[in-house]
Amino acid sequence: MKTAFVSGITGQDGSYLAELLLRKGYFVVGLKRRTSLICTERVNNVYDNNNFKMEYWDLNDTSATYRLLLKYKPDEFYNLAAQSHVRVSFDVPEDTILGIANGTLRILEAIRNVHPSCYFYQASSSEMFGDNPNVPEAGYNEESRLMPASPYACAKVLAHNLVRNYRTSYGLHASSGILFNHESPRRGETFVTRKITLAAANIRLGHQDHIELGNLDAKRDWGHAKDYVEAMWLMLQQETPDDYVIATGETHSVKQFLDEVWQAAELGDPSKYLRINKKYLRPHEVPFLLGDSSKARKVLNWAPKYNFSSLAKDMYENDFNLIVTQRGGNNG
Ligand code: NDP
Ligand code: GDR
Repeated sequence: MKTAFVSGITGQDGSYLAELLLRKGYFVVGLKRRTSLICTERVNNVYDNNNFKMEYWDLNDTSATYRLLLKYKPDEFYNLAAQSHVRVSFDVPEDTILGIANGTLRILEAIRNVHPSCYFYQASSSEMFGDNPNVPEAGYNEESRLMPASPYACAKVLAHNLVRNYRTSYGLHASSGILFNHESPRRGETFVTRKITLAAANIRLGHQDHIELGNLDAKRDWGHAKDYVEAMWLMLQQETPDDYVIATGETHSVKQFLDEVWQAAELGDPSKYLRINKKYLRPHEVPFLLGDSSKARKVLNWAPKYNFSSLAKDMYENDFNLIVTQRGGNNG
C-alpha cells in the first residue's frame, strides 16, 4: 500500500485529492495546521476511513516536516497548502510569501536530506503568467514567460523555480502542476465563482437581495477541481518528473460566469441585482488567462470531463440544496 502526504488537506483540492487517493488504495496522511475553530468540514467524508490519518503540521514548521517524513516515509507528497487568495496576498504579503516560498523550500530540503525517494507534487498556478501582454494564441504553456502580478504569484514563481532546481540539482522526482482556476461546490466562499453561486441561490430563496463584485471584465480559464486532482495524481505516476499546464482551453469573463449562473437560477437580468464595489478591485489585476494543456493531454492522457456550463450548474445546484437544508427558502 502506497502512502501519500497531502498538505492543505482542509482546502478544496486537498479534500478531493484525499478521496481520489483513498479510492486508489493509498494510505493518506492529511497535514493540517492548527486553527481555533475546527475546519475539517471538507474532509468529513474521509475522516473515519481506516486508511486516513490527520497530523498537525504547518508550512512554517521545519521540525514537524522532518519528523513526519521520518515517521511515515511517504511514497508521494502533494504540497497544496498555501494562503491561496490573490487579493488577500496584497494585505498579508509576508505571510503569503513565507508560507508558499519558504514552505516549499523547507519540504524540498527535508525530502532531499532524509527521504529522497519520495515523489513530490507542487501546486503551481496560472497566476504566475500574470499580466503578460503577449498571450500565445493557443494560451499559456509550460515555456511561457512568467510575469507575476501579486505577492501570491511572486511566491508561486519562486516555489516553481525551486522545484525545477531541486529536480535538476539533486535528481528529486519533483513535478509542478501549473493549474488554471478550478472551482467546485467546495470552493472557498470568497473566490468569485462561489461568491456568485452562493448569492444566486440565496437570492432565489429570498435570503439576499443583491451581490457586490469588483472587476467583471477579467477572463479566466475555469475548470472543475475534481478533474484537476486527477491530473495531480497522474503527474506523480510518470517515470520522469516534469511541469504540466492543466487547463480547459476556454476562457470566460466574470460577467459571463455571472450570466451563466443567473440563467441556471432563472433570475432574469443579473444587472438588477448587481453592485460594483471598489473594495474588491486589486492593486494589480491579471486581465486574461487561457491555458494550453496539450502536453498534459498527450503525455498524461488527461482531459477534463466538466465544461464551463456544467461547472456553473454543479456549483449553483449544490449551493441551492445546501441553503435549502441550512435555512429553508421563502420562494424556492
Ligand atoms: P484552499 O485555499 O481551498 O486551501 C488551502 C489549504 O492550505 C487549506 O487547507 C489551508 O488550511 C492550508 N494552509 C494555508 N496556510 C497554511 C499553513 N501556513 N500551513 C499549513 N497549511 C496551510 O486552496 P485550493 O484547495 O483551492 O488550492 C490548493 C493549492 O493549489 C494552493 O496551493 C493554491 O495556491 C493552488 N492553486 C489553486 C488553484 C485553484 O484554482 N483552486 C489554481 C492553481 C493553484 P486552512 O483550512 O486552515 O485555511
Ligand atoms: P483568482 O480567483 O484571483 O483568479 O485566483 P478569484 O476567484 O479570487 O478572482 C477571479 C477574478 O474575479 C475578479 N473578481 C472578484 N474576485 C473575488 N475574489 N471577489 C470578487 O468580488 C470579485 N469580483 C471580481 C478578480 O478580480 C479576478 O480577476 C484563484 C486562486 O484559487 C489562486 O489560488 C489560484 O492560483 C488562481 O485562481 C489560479
